[in-house]
Amino acid sequence: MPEAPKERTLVLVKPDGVRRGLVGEVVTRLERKGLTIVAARMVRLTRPIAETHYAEHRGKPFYGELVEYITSAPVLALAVEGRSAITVVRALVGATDPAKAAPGTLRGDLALAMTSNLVHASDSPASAERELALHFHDKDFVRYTRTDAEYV
Ligand code: FUP
Repeated sequence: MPEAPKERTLVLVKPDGVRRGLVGEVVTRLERKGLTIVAARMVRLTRPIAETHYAEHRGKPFYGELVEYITSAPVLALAVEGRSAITVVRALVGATDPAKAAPGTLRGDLALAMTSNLVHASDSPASAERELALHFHDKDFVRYTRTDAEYV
């Protein structure tokens, strides 16, 4: 069977992950899966960027709290690349509500509250393209080959 194509996706370690010292844990799980980090930036999101990032949720009851929270402290923005990276990262992250997320997933193992659910990951190729362009410039992306590339 042919290999699934390489994809790129956006991951944000959210303010709770940064303030709880869980950045390393999130990065470790992505790396151990065999994914390649091709851009990284520690940044406090501005309100306009946060509102654009969560534009699909504008008007929902939790939108205000969501924007307040995501701008409350820095996030680590990561561009992550690998075979089927968008689906694979979503599976590693787990269900939106950490109380329902499966054990073994990042949210299932490390979070409990709905708003502060540790990580964001793009949910489709269209979202990934939009979100990567929102958080990174073309020049931010690097190229290299993992030494274990033949296995992952
Ligand atoms: P996800 O793609 O898993 O991050 O989930 P969504 O895009 O549906 O939601 C984005 C964020 O809004 C979630 F991470 C948490 C928050 N949220 C709520 O606070 N309440 C809800 O009912 C749904 C989402």
